This record gives sequence, C-alpha cells and structure tokens, in this order.
Amino acid sequence: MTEQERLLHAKIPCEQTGIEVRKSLCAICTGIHCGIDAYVKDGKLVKVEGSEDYPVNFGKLCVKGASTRGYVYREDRLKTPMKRIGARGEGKFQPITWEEAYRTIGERLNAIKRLDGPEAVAWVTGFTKWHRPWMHRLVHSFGSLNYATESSACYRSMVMAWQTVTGREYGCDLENSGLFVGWGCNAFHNAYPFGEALRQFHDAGGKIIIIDPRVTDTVNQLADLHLQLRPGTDGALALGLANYIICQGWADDAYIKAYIHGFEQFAAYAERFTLEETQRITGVPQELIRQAAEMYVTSGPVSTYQPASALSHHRNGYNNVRAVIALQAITGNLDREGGDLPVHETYLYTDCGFDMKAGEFVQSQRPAACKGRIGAGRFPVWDALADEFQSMDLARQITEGTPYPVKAMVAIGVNHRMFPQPHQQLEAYDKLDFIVAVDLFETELCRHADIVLPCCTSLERSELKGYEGGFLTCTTPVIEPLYQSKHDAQILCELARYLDVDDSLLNAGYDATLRYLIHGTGLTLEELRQAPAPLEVPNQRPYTPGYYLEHGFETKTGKIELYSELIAGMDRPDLKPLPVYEDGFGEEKDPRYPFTLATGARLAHAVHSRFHGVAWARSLRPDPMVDIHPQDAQLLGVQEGDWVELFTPHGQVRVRTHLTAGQLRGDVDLYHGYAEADVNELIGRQYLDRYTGFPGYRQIRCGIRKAAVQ
Ligand SMILES: Nc1nc2c(c(=O)[nH]1)N[C@H]1C(S)=C(S)[C@@H](COP(=O)(O)OP(=O)(O)OC[C@H]3O[C@@H](n4cnc5c(=O)[nH]c(N)nc54)[C@H](O)[C@@H]3O)O[C@H]1N2
Ligand SMILES: Nc1nc2c(c(=O)[nH]1)N[C@H]1C(S)=C(S)[C@@H](COP(=O)(O)OP(=O)(O)OC[C@H]3O[C@@H](n4cnc5c(=O)[nH]c(N)nc54)[C@H](O)[C@@H]3O)O[C@H]1N2
Ligand SMILES: [Mo]
Repeated sequence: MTEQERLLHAKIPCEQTGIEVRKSLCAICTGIHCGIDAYVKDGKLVKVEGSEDYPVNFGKLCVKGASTRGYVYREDRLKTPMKRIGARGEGKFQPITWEEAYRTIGERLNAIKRLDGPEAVAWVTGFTKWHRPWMHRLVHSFGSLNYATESSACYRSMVMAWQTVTGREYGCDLENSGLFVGWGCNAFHNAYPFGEALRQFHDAGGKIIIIDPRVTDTVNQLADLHLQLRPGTDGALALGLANYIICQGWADDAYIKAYIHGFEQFAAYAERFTLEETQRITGVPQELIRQAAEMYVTSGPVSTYQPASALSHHRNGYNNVRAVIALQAITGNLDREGGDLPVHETYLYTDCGFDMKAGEFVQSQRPAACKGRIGAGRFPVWDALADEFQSMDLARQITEGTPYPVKAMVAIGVNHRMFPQPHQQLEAYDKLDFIVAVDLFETELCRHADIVLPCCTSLERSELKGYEGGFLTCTTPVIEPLYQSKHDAQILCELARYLDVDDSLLNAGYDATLRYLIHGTGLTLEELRQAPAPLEVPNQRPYTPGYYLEHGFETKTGKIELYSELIAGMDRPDLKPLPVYEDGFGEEKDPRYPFTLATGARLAHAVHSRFHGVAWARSLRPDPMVDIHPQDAQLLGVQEGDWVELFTPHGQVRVRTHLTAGQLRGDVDLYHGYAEADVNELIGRQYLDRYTGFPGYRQIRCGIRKAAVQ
C-alpha cells in the first residue's frame, strides 16, 4: 500500500487525500441536535464524526448519527419533482421540473381556496421540526389555521398538562437538584446527550428514581430506585405518593397555602390511593412506594422528567401527567432552584435562554377571520391549548366532510404509519382531490400523492439552530443537495410565489427570513455562518427561579391549579378538573386478549421509520421483534426468535420473539414504524384520550399465538 492509499484508507483529512472536514449538524432525531464533523471528498460524504467543540455532544455520536452516510445516500432518495400518471398508490410517476411542479400546485390549491375556502387544504408535517416556522407562516398567509404536526401524538399532551396546572411547560433544573425522578425516562435510547447529563449528575452524587414498566439501560446504569409499574398507571402512582406524603405530614404546607389552588379537593380525592390500593393498581410493592416517598422529601430538591410520549400515549395520559405535576407542587418543587423551572421557548420548542422572533414570524400572518380548525370541538383541552389542528380527526373529516369538506393535503415529511389504522389513513387520503408530498425518500404516502417534491437532509442545507445555554448556530451545507432536491424552507418560500398569498417576507427568500428570525439576538447571519461552532448570543435573559411564585402563575387563578378552572369552565361533565385516575383501557378485560402491548419504546438505533431502510442500523435488529418475559414465552410454547402473531380486534402482525426478563409478566413491547409489521394496525382510530385526542399507543390489549409457519 502506498502512503497515499494508506491515508485514503484511514480517511485522513489532508492535501494528499483531498479529504476536508466540514461542520454540520445531525438533525435526524429529536430537538437536541448534535454537531457533526463531515469528512468530504470530491463533494461526497465519506465519513462522519461527532464535533468535539459542540455544546451538546462534545465529540460523541449515537448509532443513528454514526449511520448518517447510509441515511444520506439511502437508495430510495427522491431525485426529482414528479407528477402522478397512474392510479393513487400504483407508483407511476413522471419527472417534471420544479417550475411545473410549483405551477401545478399553485393552480390546484388556489382553485380550491377560491371554491371551498383556504381551510379545505390540510397542511400536515411529521416528526421533522426544522421547517415548521416557514410552513406555519405559509398556512396563515394562505388564510387558514389548518396546520398540523406530529404533535397530535407527541409531546403536546405533556405540555398541555403543564399548561393546565401552571400555565406553561416546565423542565428539570438538573444541575441544582438532589433527586431526579424520571417518569418513563430511558434517555440512553431516546436522547443520548440527556443520558450523559444524567450520568454526570449521578456521578456527582445526585440520586435517581426511574419509573418504567421495563428494566432499561437507564435503569441498569443509573437508578438508585426503580419503580416497575404497569403501563399507564403513573397517575395512580403519583396520587398514591402524594397521599402518603400528605398523610405523613411531609407536604410543603407553606408553599401549598401560598401558591396552590384546589389543594383540599386534591387531597380529599387522593385519599383513596392508599398504599394497598396503589400497589393493587400499579403493581409496585408498597415498600418501594414508601421508600420513593421518603427519598422525595429527604433527597430534594426534586426535578422530574415528563416524557414527550411514554406517559401521554395512554387514554388517561393527560391526567396522569397532571398527577405527576401535582406531586411536584405539593412538595414545593415548582419554580424553585433544583426543582422544575418554566420553559420559555426560544426557537423550535427549545428554551435557549434568549429571544428570537419565531413567534412573530408565524403569528403576524395569522388570518383575521376563517373557519375553525379541522376537528374543532372534538377534544376540548386540545382546542383550548394547541395552536394547530388535531390530526387524529383528519381522516374522519375527509371521509365525512363535516363540518366542512377537506379537499387537499400538503404533506411535508408525513408517514401515515404514525397514526392508528394506517391503511384507513391512506384510504381517506385517496378521497382527496389533490395531494402534495415532500420527502427525502420514496415513501408509501408519496405513491398516493399527485405531486412529489424531493427535499434534502441537514447536511445538504443551511439550518438555523438554537441551543440551551444561549447558543445559536447557522450551518453551511457540507455537500450540495443530492440530485435535484431542495431544502424544505426553500421549497416553502418558493411555493409562496405561486400561491394566492400576500407575503413579501417569504417572497424575499430564505436568507431574508433567517435575518428576520435572528434580528435582535446581537448576531448577524454572516457571523453565524462563518463560525465553526455555535456562538453564544450576547443578549441573553437568564431566568431567576421564583418569578412566577412571586408574580403569579399564568392560570385563571394565578396559582398552581390542582383543580383546573379551565376544565371546570368547559361544560363537559365527563372531563374532570382534578387529575383523576381512570383505567387507561376503559373496557372489560376480554380473555382472548390477555396481554398488554406497549408500542414504541425507542430503540437506540432507530428513529420511527427512518432507519428501517439503513442497512447498518437495520442489521442490529433485522426483523421486527416483540419483547416478552421468558415465562410468558414458555406458556405460549415459543422460544427466542420464533415467529408469533400478535392480534387484536383491529388487526394482526407477525413478528419474532425477543425473550427478556426486563419485561413484566403479561406485558409485551414492540417498536413501531415497520411496514411489514405495523403495530398501529392493531389499534382503533377512536382509541384516544378524550381530553387531548392522543392515541393509547402504549396500552393495547392483545393476544399472542405461535405462527403456524416459522
Ligand atoms: N405505535 C406508535 N405509534 C407512534 C408512536 C409510538 O410510540 N407508538 N410515536 C408517535 C410519535 S411520538 C411520533 S413523533 C410519530 C413520528 O412519526 P413520523 O413523523 O411518522 O416519523 P418518521 O417515520 O420519522 O416519518 C417522518 C417522515 O419525514 C421524512 N423526513 C425526514 N427528514 C425530513 C426532512 O428534513 N424534510 C422532510 N420534508 N421530510 C423528512 C421521513 O422520510 C419520513 O417519511 O409517531 C407516532 N406514532
Ligand atoms: N432512538 C430514538 N430516539 C428517539 C425517537 C426514536 O424513534 N428513536 N423518537 C423521538 C420522539 S419523536 C419522541 S416523542 C421521544 C420519546 O421519548 P419518551 O417519551 O421518553 O419515550 P420512550 O423512549 O418511548 O419511552 C421511555 C420509557 O418509558 C417507558 N414507558 C412506556 N410506557 C410507560 C408508562 O406508561 N409509564 C412509564 N412510567 N413509563 C413508560 C418505556 O418502557 C421506555 O423505557 O423520543 C425521541 N427520541
Ligand atoms: Mo415524538
């Protein structure tokens, strides 16, 4: 091997190899994005590593980030704009120019706007967050409120629970905590940087309680106490802990007197959650509940983790989260250093500690008069607290046409498999007159669209990103957009010119919108783009804990509302102002379906559907697998790796078994997003939390049998 071959083989960046290292970010998973060093040769990505100087990952990448090259160069990347020439779903398309695509979209959507009103177009996006300000603004400019995101099933229900109790979302002040209580927290799998922060907290002497139906990596590595409850029973556990703490005289009486509304009613309601009753419902032994209560009041201040989905993906999820927050309140841990502190969203759901103009960017174009959102009136708490439509009602409104018809959908990164009954979603979409799909990959939904537009990944675009601790960055593309793809925000700015909208800012183009967004931060776009790592924003506004205690909370009473005046005022007797605990199934047990199936606990190497098509990541778990306790497997007569069928009244999937003592007896767990074994076919479209419309993904009754063919 020559010296140059050796250097090339090792992918060493230098003049001899022609490999350059360029800075970007990995935007594949959640909001906490990691810095990437992209090794580029001749315009192609040859390798990625974590950026040492990034304030989030400090040189590390998870298995998904490490698979970036496979993700970017997935073979099913969309290459050009296309128009459909076959039947919906058939997959027959013809390449067209961007100009023809935009012109067609403009003509069709403008005609629908004229005839049926702007509300007849539903604008929907999936998990991807980065383009949302542009999309939301364009929907407003178009004259409608019919904008929806994956928040119909993610994160927003937890935020609404916080809004109900305190007026806004809160997050943990880990640095100053004594005890961290992780309700459904498996950070090593679903938010690696936070997992590392927890490890540091633990190494420095902080105590950790993890509340999870499974024994996870986070439990094994960090938990001082693990409460292994039955899925969907967190509300009962929180109420049981609250009752025990109140009965022992350990509640923070001065705090309660000064800041809490409805404590008497709450305490009276919680009385029924004795240790015996709490154990009966949750399955957690009384002794451990007692131990947790003691830790709660002796090891504080206590900060908590409310997951974006694990607690909310239940039909009683919203109230369960409210009960968890109530426990924090009666122990005096809200708006106090080391407890949970208010989140002041800066940009894309992140509290960065400075101001940006994202809110104004979206709201300044809000239409003065238009029809109510799709699904309005179905989920009262959602209606009151969310600024988007609840997409769980979209298929119904398309099919029934009430209260008004929906004629078209613009789907930006939408995977119909995130919804209950995916095949019914597609059937409903097929009834639309016009569908636009924007995606990276040739998805199933793309095959049902009239116009398909190819977008690009974060490495191919310039992206603005704010980080906790006062950081802002704007990346430069490290490779050119592949094929004819463009980035989503550019697509939205360009599309605005063909639509019947009056929006001079979007018309001015992407960079003009970026300048608007960062105006007032004290940094310029050029400074941000030239900097190799995120910059600290000069005009920060650090939060001083106790502001809301002193000035009043943003609720009707100005206090922390354990008894919600918002819900009391809704004239819906079936919705309870107190965080009451109801059984999440809400139905009698049917002996044909003896197991509780929880779907979607995150796999470290997968993000929803995206990595099922990336060979590297997929090789770690090639087939869909259900996690099951060995004794349950034995009773079913199955062994590790056998094929089984999981069935409910709604559908059936075929998967392999994975035997693990980390599961509770009677509970099984299966990841979502597989086309060949889609768990969401097992759940009904009306299996929803009646406050928020969130689906009960994590608590489904099912039967299991060994498959006839192995
Ligand atoms: N059973 C069950 N179902 C669930 C869940 C569960 O736990 N259990 N979780 C729910 C939750 S919390 C969520 S967030 C949803 C997530 O569900 P989805 O939003 O369906 O997530 P993905 O499968 O990642 O699909 C997103 C789509 O966006 C595309 N995409 C990726 N990057 C970009 C981009 O930059 N631009 C554009 N335009 N497109 C892009 C992808 O190719 C993909 O087609 O699933 C929900 N569904
Ligand atoms: N690797 C990876 N990371 C991801 C994602 C991904 O698909 N893959 N998705 C991202 C998205 S969109 C989201 S919303 C977040 C989700 O993040 P989270 O909401 O935190 O959800 P999970 O990681 O699914 O669940 C965390 C733990 O909660 C447990 N759990 C399940 N049901 C219950 C319950 O009823 N009570 C309690 N106490 N615990 C329960 C699970 O067993 C699991 O170990 O993750 C994000 N991060
Ligand atoms: Mo999510």
